[in-house]
Parts: sequence; structure tokens; C-alpha cells
Amino acid sequence: MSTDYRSMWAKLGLDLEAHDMLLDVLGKAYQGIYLSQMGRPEGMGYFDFVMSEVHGLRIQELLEEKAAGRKIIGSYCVFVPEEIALAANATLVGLCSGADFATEAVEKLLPRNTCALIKSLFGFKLGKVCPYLESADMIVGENTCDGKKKAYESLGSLVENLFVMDLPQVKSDQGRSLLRAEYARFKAALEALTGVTVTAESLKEAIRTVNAKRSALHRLSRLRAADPAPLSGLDALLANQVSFYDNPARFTGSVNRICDELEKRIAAKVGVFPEKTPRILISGCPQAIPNWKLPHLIETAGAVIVGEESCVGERGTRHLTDESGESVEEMMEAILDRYLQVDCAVFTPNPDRLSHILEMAERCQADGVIHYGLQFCQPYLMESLPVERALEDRRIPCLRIETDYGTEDTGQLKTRIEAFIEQLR
Ligand code: BJ8
Repeated sequence: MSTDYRSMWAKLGLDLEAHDMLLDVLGKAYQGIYLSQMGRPEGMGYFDFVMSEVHGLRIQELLEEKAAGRKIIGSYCVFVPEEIALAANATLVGLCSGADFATEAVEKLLPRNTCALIKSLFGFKLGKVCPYLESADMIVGENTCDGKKKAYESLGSLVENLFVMDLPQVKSDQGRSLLRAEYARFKAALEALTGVTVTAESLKEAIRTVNAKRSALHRLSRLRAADPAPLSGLDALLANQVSFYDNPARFTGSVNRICDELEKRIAAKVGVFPEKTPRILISGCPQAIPNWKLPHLIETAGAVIVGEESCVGERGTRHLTDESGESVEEMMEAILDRYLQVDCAVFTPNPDRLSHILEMAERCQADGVIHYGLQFCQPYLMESLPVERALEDRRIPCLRIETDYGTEDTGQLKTRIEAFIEQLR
């Protein structure tokens, strides 16, 4: 980071010493995992810059937005509609939960056998190291899995501004009514916070902005079907991760620019890995920044990741919102339609996820699927078995991995992944 942001961080109440430690670890991991990759497209330079300034320039921008009267909303789940936040003059940022931090303090509040993602969200709060969390005017928790649901009860005592959104678990008429009511309550809470009423114009513009961002990511996904792969899975994951922080319009432009470059690479048959490199689809739990452990292991073991069936990937972005509504009510209904299609494993039954995995495996020309489950994540670990069976029926090899954010199992994972890739050759 070129500028000294220490006074900004101190004003936000960060623990500067702990924060230095985090940035140091993050910087070294980024250097070792990302900057050591060969043959990256030039367009990735933008994402390298964003990452180098993720706690600097981007936070400064958000604080400038706040000074101009905008509000910042932090969210932990792709069920929180960015469209409504934007239309109410607020900026939505995804709060990352991709690294262990302040584990000892966390385990005084949460059982040890809680998934790493939930522990991480507490660790960033208790360790006072997340400038996004500390800048947020409202934090949205959602009743998805039991772990998150109960954890938000404790998080409520740590943050002043927690909005808990109830979510259905069944996509029935009742489930739909519940989500409709919750999105209306969210809209009202945002309007009360910002003092800005959502209008048909502001909502339409917000829907277009978010659709454009998702469409750019669709374009990127489609280009990854090429062989040789024009982009590494690590870099594609990074673009998906950055989509949760960056200014949406700027992000869309940057992804489209990288797609222009990838199209040229594909035409010239230039790839980041040689042709016929084994191709892997990752499916399962979200991989939030800086959780790069599994993709790094896979891509240094001689395979390339060609798709992510994940909330930090296609599960979170594949559906667009219908832009044709004219009134706020019509557009709120279109938003409801769009989000109800998200096939998170907390839903029962959840057949769409299975068909999406099969469809992705075919479209991405994957040779095999690695199912990524975080330890203690019941919804995804439970679904990993039917996923494996459905893939076996199609003769697509599947490796089920259960891990956390620690490094203790790295050697064992490496051995299993290498054996799996060998089987695909
Ligand atoms: S829509 S996947 S972002 S809830 S890993 S905390 S499920 S025990 S993250 Fe998620 Fe929304 Fe669903 Fe997506 Fe619980 Fe599992 Fe932990 Fe999880």
C-alpha cells in the first residue's frame, strides 16, 4: 500500500498491531499464491491492485461515500439483495470470513466444533481487524444454517447495528411469502437508515447495475470452457471474491476488459496451463477471501479449475433479475423470483443444485469434480453424498474433501488431490 492509512484505521477502532499482523500474512500469502503464477492475463493487474489496497483505498472510498451521506451495509450471504441497498442510496459489501483470527477469543463464545466460516466472522470482529465491518452502518445476518442462525444471536451483542433477516428453508408458497415479507422489511430498514425512499427509477437502475456485474461474470465463466484454459481457477476465484467489495460499475468494466483479453488468448490458443491439463469443477461451501487453500493445492498439483459451483461463484451470480418491471412492487417481486432460485444447501429439498452441478460439469468440460465441504457444515456435507452419487451415475469422478482454514491437513490433502488428478489423466 503506497499511502499511510494508519490514522484512518485507528479512527475506525482497529487494533493496529493485530491488523499489521493480518496484512503481513495476507500479503505473503498473496505473493506466494497469486503473484507466483505464470502467464497471467494483463487484466489481472487490476485485481492485484484492488487486493493491494483492499484495506486502504477501497476503505477510503467507502468513508468518502459515508461523508457524502451514503450508508454502508455489510452482509454475509448472497441472499441479501444488493439491488435494494443500491436503490436506497447504500453500498453493500460482503464481509469476508475466509481466515482464522483471534481463535481463542472466538472459542469463548462459540463451540469449537463450529464451521470455520462462522468462527472467522467472529474472529474478525473480536480481533478488531476488519475495516469493512467497522465502517458498516448496518450488518445483515441471515437465518440460513443453524450455525449462522444461533451465532447471530451472539453477534448481536458485539455490533450495534445487526439486522437479522429470516429466510425460508423450503421453496413453497409459504416460503415465498416469508421471503417477500423479509425483503420488504429490509427495504424499510434501509430507507429508515438512509432517509431515502426506493423509487421505481432507483430500483430499476440498481437492478441494471447488478445484472451488468453478474453478466460480466457469466461472460468470464463461459470463456473458461476453452482448452487450454485462458485463466487459472485461482484468478477466476479472485474476481468472484473481489465482486463482493468493489464498486459494481468499475468491477463490471474490469471483468469485461479481462474477457476481451481472454477472447484474444483463446483465439491464439494461449492458455495458463497446457492443453489437455485435467480440468476440475469445485462445488460446495463458499470460499471467501483469503481462503485460497484448496484451489492453490489443486492448481499446483497439475490440474486447472474451470468452474466454481459456490456462492463465491456461479451459485451466487448465475441468475439475473428481470428488468422489465415498471413499479417498485413489480421489481421487488422480480428480485424475489431471482433470489428464490439460489440453490443453497440449507433448502430442502434442493434438486436444483444437483442439476446445476451436472450442467456445469458438462459446460465447463470438467474431467472431475472436487466437492469442498467445511468441517461441521451439515448442509453441504450432507449434500456431498447425493452429489457424488449423481456424478458417479454420469461417470464423472468426484472427490469429497472436508477441511477447515488451518494448514495442518495440507500434506494429506495434497496426496489425495494428486491421486485424484492422476486418475483423471
Ligand atoms: S446462500 S452457502 S452464503 S448461507 S459453511 S455458515 S452453510 S455451516 S455459508 Fe452460505 Fe448464504 Fe447458503 Fe451461500 Fe453454515 Fe455451512 Fe458454515 Fe455456511
